[in-house]
Amino acid sequence: MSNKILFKGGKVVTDSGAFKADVAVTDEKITAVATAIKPSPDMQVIDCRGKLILPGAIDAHTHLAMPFGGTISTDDYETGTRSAACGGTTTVFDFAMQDFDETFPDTVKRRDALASVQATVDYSFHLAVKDVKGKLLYTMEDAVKMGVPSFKVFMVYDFGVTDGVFYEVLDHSKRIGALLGVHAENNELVNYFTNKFVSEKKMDPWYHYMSRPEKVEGEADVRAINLAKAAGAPLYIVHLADKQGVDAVTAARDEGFPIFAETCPQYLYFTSDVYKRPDARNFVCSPPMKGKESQNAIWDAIARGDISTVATDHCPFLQKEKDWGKKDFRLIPNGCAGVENMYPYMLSEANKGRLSFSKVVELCSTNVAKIFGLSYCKGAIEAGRDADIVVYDPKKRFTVTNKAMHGATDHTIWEGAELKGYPEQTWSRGRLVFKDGKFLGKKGEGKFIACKPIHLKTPDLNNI
Ligand code: DUC
Ligand code: ZN
Ligand code: ZN
Repeated sequence: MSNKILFKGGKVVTDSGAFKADVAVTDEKITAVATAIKPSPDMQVIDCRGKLILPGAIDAHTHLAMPFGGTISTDDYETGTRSAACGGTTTVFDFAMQDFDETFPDTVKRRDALASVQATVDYSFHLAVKDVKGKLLYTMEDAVKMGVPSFKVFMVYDFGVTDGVFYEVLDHSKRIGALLGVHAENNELVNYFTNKFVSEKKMDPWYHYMSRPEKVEGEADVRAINLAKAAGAPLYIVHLADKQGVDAVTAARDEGFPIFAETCPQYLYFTSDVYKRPDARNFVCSPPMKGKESQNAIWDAIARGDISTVATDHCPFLQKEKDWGKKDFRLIPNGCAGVENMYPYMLSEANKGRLSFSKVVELCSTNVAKIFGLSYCKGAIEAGRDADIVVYDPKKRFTVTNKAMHGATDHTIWEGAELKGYPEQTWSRGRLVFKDGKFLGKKGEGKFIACKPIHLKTPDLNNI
């Protein structure tokens, strides 16, 4: 027998507006969105009066159980997706890191062996490129056929790529229906500043920021965009955090190039001042939070439509691991938890009037689905899409504490943040996975979502 649910009396939010409507679900799918749907006797009715009905967020950027910084990020596919569900996120993209000499399909299989038994909500992958020597480059198309058409290169870290490899992968991506993302920071400058500060015995966490300031990211953003233009390929800049980069993205989009940028809630809420706090090490991530001018530029770019998505870069580490670098910023594992905080924070900003609820849906769900080839099943409250639904209470007040979070981490940079409104229920393909602060899902119930090939030719996402 099929499972029928009716979300009744709420206000549905899409990327273009909000309207009163009921939402009918049968099993895993939304079957109708209309005013005054009459409940049939076999329907479970969810009273949504006074509530917003939103598509589940799709977090385009997480690092789950990732070996990094001398350890492994704290959340695995189970605890990371549990935390996601409890913040209204119903799909996560994880970065599957290629090993040297490994084909891309093998990377996907290696990570999916873990994710498929652990995930509590749906997931997909981006492939982080380390090695495209010889035939490995050509295994990218095999990954596209498996439903993983997005790749990412790093311009920093010991596994970062040269500009030549970056160009080669861009050039190849556009031929095979793939989209390349980039972590843009100038590696040479990071090394130069790091060595300089270490030789001057300036090693507290403030110098993490000082070794990767605005110009370090800005130069790499500009170079990455130039390489994409030269290759005639689309580009997705992950975790954009600086004004120079925002300006370069805006200019390229104005010229008609398919350049897309993602930012993260931590860059919208915190500035580099956090690196002066006694707990500064907990905020160490790369790129670091920047100054107020960059933060304002990011918010302005969101309003103009030049930043297309918001994602978390969720990459948590335990307090004892963060503590390794109290006196030497080089030893702090880079990354922070955020997967449970993104949608609540962005929606709270909407509720406080900084942007519209529709804009949040666009940034955190609809555009992510459009860019990464998931619009056929995710990213909107619409008949035919998966029943990934958040019932949001705009009246609830919520103060973030780590105790109330559902991941495996023992601290949060969001501790004490005061939110206006909070998700009350999260449904993942018609299953209730979160209600009134409690996780109700199960390990293994999330499934891999295959993405369609990606062919982005202009900055305009309206026709996808
Ligand atoms: N930056 C982080 O802060 N963590 C994970 C990877 C990255 O690039
Ligand atoms: Zn990164
Ligand atoms: Zn990242």
